Amino acid sequence: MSSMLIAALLSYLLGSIPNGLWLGKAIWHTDLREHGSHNIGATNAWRTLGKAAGISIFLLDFAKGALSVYLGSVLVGTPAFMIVCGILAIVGHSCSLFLKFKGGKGVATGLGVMVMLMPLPALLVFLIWLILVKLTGYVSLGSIVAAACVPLLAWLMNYDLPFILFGLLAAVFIIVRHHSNIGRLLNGTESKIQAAKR
Ligand code: NKO
Repeated sequence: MSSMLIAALLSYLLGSIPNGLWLGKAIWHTDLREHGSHNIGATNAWRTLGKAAGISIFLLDFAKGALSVYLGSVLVGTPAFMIVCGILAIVGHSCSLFLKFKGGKGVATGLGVMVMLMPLPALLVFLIWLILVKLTGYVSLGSIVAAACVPLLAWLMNYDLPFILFGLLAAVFIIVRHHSNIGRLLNGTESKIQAAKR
């Protein structure tokens, strides 16, 4: 098999690993899909299972994004293919092989991908996310605005076209994955973030 195919398959497979669901079940005996926002991401883990769950699931979801881009760089080595691996990790997270092609919203995995592809914009979107979540209490709003800033920052910071296109694609994908959050934000029923006491 060509190294491109291996890197692509591994990235999708890595992205597919549903850390939130599996860890939630194994350690906290809880199926995140039956609680809170029903999402398997770090935010719903924080909300449902507490801070330790939220942070560890964030780190694991982040790591699979970063690791996929790293695999792309080691096995193939071109920036374009590193971007392909990153996209496949995000798609794997949201359309998981293990969850009948369902899954999360791609935020933590997307940040892991970004750290490897564009470290400075990654730091900036993380700060934008943090400020918005602190100010409004809505994680989804922070994620949506932060995602929208990715292509803008890539363009402003003179990244090549494939990076700007990656940003556009990732932003649209993440925003679409937040469609139910957008509905709740608009009708005032989105819940503000609070960690479960454990
Ligand atoms: O349960 O629907 P919910 O309220 O949980 O969750 C909404 C939330 C889903 O996402 C997550 C992951 C949270 C990770 C938080 C730290 C990362 C912040 C960085 C944002 C940058 C995103 C842009 C990456 C694009 C490639 O939204």
